[in-house]
Order: sequence, then C-alpha cells, then structure tokens
Amino acid sequence: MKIIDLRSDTVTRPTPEMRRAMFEAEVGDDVYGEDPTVNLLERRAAEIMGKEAALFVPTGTMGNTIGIKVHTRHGQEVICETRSHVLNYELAMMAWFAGCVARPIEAGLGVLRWEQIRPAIRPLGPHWAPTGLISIENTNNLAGGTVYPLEVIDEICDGAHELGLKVHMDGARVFNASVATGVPARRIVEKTDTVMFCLSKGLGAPVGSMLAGTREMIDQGRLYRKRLGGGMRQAGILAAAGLIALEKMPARLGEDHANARLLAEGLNAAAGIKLDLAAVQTNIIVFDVSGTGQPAGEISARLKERGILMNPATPKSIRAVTHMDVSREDCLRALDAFTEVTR
Ligand code: TLP
Repeated sequence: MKIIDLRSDTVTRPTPEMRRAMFEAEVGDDVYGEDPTVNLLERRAAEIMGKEAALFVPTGTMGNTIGIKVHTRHGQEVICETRSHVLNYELAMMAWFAGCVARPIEAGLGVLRWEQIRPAIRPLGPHWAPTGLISIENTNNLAGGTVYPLEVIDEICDGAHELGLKVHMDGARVFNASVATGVPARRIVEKTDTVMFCLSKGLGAPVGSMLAGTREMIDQGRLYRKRLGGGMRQAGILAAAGLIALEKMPARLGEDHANARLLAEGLNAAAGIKLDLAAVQTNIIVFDVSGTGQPAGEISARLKERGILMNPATPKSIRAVTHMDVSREDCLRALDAFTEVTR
C-alpha cells in the first residue's frame, strides 16, 4: 500500500537531481568560509531576497532563534501571533537563547495588523519589559497557511521602523506566499529587517534554511550559529540540494496549492467537518473535526490504517499539508479514506 503522507511538507525526499548535485558538490570547510557551494547558496539566497547577506542554517528553528537574537537584548518582549511557530514549536528558544518573552496577539486568519500591534508595544518603564522585536509568520502555519497581504507587511514595517523597532519574518514558507499572491519574495520581505525561509519544506531539500538580512546582522548571526552548534564543515553537500530547491522548486508550488484546494473542498463536504475555505490560501489545511464525534487522534489513527497520514493539530483539529510527493490522485484517495473513516 502506498503511504500518502500529508503530515507536513517537511517529509519530501530529495529529487534525483538533488541527489546528483549532492554527490558532485564541490566542498570545503564552511567554518573557515571555504565551502564554495555554501558560499554560492548564501549569495543566491541574499540576491533572491534582496538582502545584503544570508546565512545557511540547518533548521528553521535555528534561523528564527538567530534572527530573534540579533535584534533583541535579554529582558525584552517579542510581539508575535498567538499561533506562531516561534512561540509554540521552538522549545521557548526566544527565552532560552535570547532571554526574551513572547507577547502573543491573536489575529484573524493569523495575520497581525499594525493597529493590533501598536497598542501592544511597550516603552521603557518601571514595570514592563520593553518591546524588542516584532515577528510575523508568512505563511502562518497553524492558522492554515494563510498569507500576509503586502500592504499589511509594509505597514507593520513602516510603523515599527518609525519607533526604532525591527521586524523579523518567519518566512519558512515565504515562497508559498509569493506564489499565492504573485508578489516576488524579495518584494514581500523588502521592508523586513530579517527573513528566515526554509529549503526543506515545500521546496524539497533534505536539510536547511536561510536567514537573510544586512551584512552586519548576518556576520553577527554567524557567531550565534556557531554557539548553537550550527558551524557545519563540508556543508556544501547539503547546500547543493538547497540550491536546486531555491532556484527550481518555487515554480511548482502552485500545484501544491491546487491540491490543497481540492482536498479542502472535499473535506468541507464531509459530515461533521468545519473548515474555513477562505483560510485555505496555500498548501496547508487545518480543519475542525469535532462534529464527527471522534477525537482528532482517533481519526488520524484510523486514516493511518488506510495508508493516509495526517496529524492532529489540536485534540479537535487535524492538519493536512500538500507537497511535491503527493499528487492530485493521492489527494482524491485521501479524501475517499477520510469519508470512509468519518461516515
Ligand atoms: N514546522 C513544522 C513543525 O515544526 C510544526 C511543520 O511540520 O510545519 N517556522 C515555521 C512557520 C514552521 O512551520 C517550521 C516547521 C519552522 C519555523 C521550523 O523549521 P525546522 O523544523 O526546520 O526547525
């Protein structure tokens, strides 16, 4: 039985072209700055994002951790959305490494607006931790892969900068946002101070994320990466696959979005499912299953018996993520299994 894995877009296997490139990669010691493939990947990532420099990191979590650290000091607050990855899924790294606390704000569809952020910004005072940074997640994973409209990002950045604050974008899936809106990634992140994006999610690389920003931020970030144990040596083996992910894979993300839409429409028709189709904007679907009378974990287990993998997001909701290793037919098969399990 073929397993259809909709748990995440992190589960993709490297393409034959990536494997070949990894095999043939020219390498050197990247801690000495001597790995030509890593250097090329960092240069290309910076160019594509329109930033001065970029840093290759093993994971998105490390990229966000460093991004937050370069902008903040211990004892500050980081404004983020309630469902954001930096708050919920990174083992409190903003506290552990940067010494900051999160100031979460709940936003419709996971998209923060400046008018919500502005009142949450705290100045220096006798009681409160001052705001150190605003972190926005585009697309917002747990809100269902929702996309920040460009004018919202620009307004947040302009407002923050006027107050001397920086903006970090957790753009793990910024290319999904770009494809969904038709806005080039470099324009999306033009006003953000740093952006982290992942090569190993929808873009299909086996490992790796990038942090881009000014030369000064990235030079500083390189030292934090070393502190975190992320000073890799012949990392060109990984960067070679990353280069293909970066150059070639964004162009196919529209397919994943179409498959997610197909899946969402089918799920929406299933009995007991509550799903906001307006929130399905990219490759992620988060839907409420409480109307089925079965806990999300049970549905997930019964789907697994049928070769379909989808993880619960909460006890009452399930997340499905499309990616390059699931086809339209796979999504239709997943829908059949889902209807059977929830009937
Ligand atoms: N997301 C993973 C899980 O950790 C939830 C997934 O399956 O979606 N930012 C965002 C928005 C992410 O979705 C993720 C990973 C990260 C950062 C962290 O990236 P990694 O897993 O490379 O540390």
